[in-house]
Amino acid sequence: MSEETMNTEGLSDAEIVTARDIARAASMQPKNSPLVTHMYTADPSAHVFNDKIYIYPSHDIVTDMPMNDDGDHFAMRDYHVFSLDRPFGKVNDHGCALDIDDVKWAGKQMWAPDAAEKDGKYYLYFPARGHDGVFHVGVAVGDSPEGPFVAEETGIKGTYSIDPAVFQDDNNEYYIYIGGLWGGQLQRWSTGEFGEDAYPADDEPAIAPRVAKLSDNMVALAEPLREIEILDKDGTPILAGDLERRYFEGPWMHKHNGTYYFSYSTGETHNICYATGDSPYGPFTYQGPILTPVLGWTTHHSIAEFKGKWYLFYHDCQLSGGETHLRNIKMAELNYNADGTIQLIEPYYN
Ligand code: FUB
Repeated sequence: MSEETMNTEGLSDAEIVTARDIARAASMQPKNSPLVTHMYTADPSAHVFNDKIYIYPSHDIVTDMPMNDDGDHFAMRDYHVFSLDRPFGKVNDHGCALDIDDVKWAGKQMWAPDAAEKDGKYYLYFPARGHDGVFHVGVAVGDSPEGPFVAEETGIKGTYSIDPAVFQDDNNEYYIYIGGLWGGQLQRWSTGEFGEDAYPADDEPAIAPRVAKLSDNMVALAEPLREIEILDKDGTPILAGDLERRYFEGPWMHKHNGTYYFSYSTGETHNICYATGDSPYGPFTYQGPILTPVLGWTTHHSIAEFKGKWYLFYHDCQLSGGETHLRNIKMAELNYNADGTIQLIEPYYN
């Protein structure tokens, strides 16, 4: 069935993209291979610890949960940690580092995690739906980057939504970035309390991702979450109707030559793009895309420096032949232009 002949009536966006991608998968020529092939992995958050690249991904699983735009088909329940001694080298699976059965507050859907190190302790940050169906972010602590990690009794007070990304600034302050629309529930927190969906009109500023400094002990927020402004080059906010550029989910922060780069997914337009600023809190000025759309509905990334070179970590659905909830992590070299802009990465030939 070609994209043109599909009857899409009554289908969710995820079902439409999945049917399209199953049809396209055989003809796509990926430039990079899956890093892990013995299980499905997604949402790779990469960090360099002890001279190795560590990747903290989601662990995708086959499920009979329905495919819908709330993402119920992303039914993940544990995390594995992976490491590489060198870029594109052998990947080591360090086994299960945290299982949902060992997280008292979590009911289901252990989605995109991240990790940080401070004073020899390692912290795994992860979102999950609580037993009441509301997403929060939790943290689990370990003595090794490989895990295992022991989860705190409750989610981190003051957090909500999904996709935590933790950034360590040069002054040893740590910041957590969060937020995802639709199933990620960010649109339900417009008043600061969990409520009904509240989407702005197309000509209003888009829903903003959130940031807060972490406390010294790394297991609490040091301040309430605040909104991050993403602005156009003329200083006006990116609007909710600007689907090619507005924030959807999957935040990441990195610093290059003193500039803060805030990058993210645009969701239903499937771009990874970035905006730059002078502070970890923003505001950030939109610059452009980093990664063109991949096979699959979701696109999610991280950026890390290893031995003086920069890499993008991302996922697509190559291994599953286009099944949108069964993804595999990949990496690609990332290059800057002399003016600090990032060169666009196109993950397929043609
Ligand atoms: O893996 C589940 C969700 O899909 C993540 O939280 C999103 O960023 C998207 O990749």
